[in-house]
Amino acid sequence: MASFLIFLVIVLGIAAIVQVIRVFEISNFLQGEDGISVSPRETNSLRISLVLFVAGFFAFFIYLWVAYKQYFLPESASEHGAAIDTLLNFNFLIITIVFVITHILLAYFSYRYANTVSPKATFVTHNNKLELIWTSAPAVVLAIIIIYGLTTWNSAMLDTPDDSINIELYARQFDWTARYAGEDNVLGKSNYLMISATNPLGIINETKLKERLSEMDAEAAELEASRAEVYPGGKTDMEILDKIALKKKQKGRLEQMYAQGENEDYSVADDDILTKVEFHIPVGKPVNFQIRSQDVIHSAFMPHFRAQMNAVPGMITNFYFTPIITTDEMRKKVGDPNFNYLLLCNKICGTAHYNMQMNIIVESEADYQKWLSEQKKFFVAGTN
Ligand SMILES: [Cu+2]
Repeated sequence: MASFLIFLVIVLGIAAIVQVIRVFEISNFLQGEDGISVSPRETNSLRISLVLFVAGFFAFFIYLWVAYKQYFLPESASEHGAAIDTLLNFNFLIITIVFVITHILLAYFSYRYANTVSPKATFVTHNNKLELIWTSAPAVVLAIIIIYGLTTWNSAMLDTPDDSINIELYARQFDWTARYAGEDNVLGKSNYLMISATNPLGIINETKLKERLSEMDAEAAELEASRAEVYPGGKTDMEILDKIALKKKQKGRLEQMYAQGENEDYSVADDDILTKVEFHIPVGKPVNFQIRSQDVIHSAFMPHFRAQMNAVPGMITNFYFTPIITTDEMRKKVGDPNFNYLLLCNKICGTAHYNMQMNIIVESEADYQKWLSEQKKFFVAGTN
């Protein structure tokens, strides 16, 4: 309500100013003045107001910087975080320098070259030296930013260490699931055709695969039965027939995959562990996140660790980092006993996008192992 009133006041204020200007113009017209020529006094007050405006603009910029500092990125808690922060600050510095210089020039030129008596512009058609400067200076600065940025990105992204812990982050509308690879540190394979009510990530293991194949038969049979219900008297329903055909085709593909992978060891999936709500990682050890999505593009964003990677349906993306500050240490640092590191979705992926959040607990290796040993393996959890 308050914001609506403010909005109303602003709109009415603008309308009032427009009306006053019109009255002023009409009265000028009636007095025989054209209202276009500007007196030296008016010029002077205009150029002073412009300088004041730019000064106010700078003051506002500094105010925003101070007032909203708390919403900047939180303290970094990963090994590569400091490098990312330096890169970001370097970019901010360049942007700020250019911003300040251009606005000072804007105010200066407006003030210095304000309309005095009969001004005449200098007619310059070409200036090699000037053109060289304004082309090469930004080019050099941009090249520095790009090369510096690429080097930082490469050193953070390339060469995932072999001893990384493999964890999958699985996104779907609207939640995350973290999957641990278990003792073998190998994540079981997955396929979207395997996705069912009891296997939301579509993980493949021997039993689950056979189960899914017969499930698909049952689903096709169910569709077949619904045909008779919807259209008694043997009429055909193209839509349902299409669904049945698709189901059979999918089953064929799954069977083919099974046949091709006969020598494949599907048992690596047997010890996989799934968690929701929160997941744990040990401090000082590289963690390699393999990121998947079930439906639309999501984005795995872990701001404290300076990590962000898109979750794209149909492919696996990855991001690895080494956490360096445990959750307990960070709680003391920020003076908040309820503080938690977060995994967020950073793509507006639908109506309940805000729901896509998980807590990340960084703890000692021993605590991590203890927590992990308490988690149930997905395929022996009873229901699966
Ligand atoms: Cu999302």
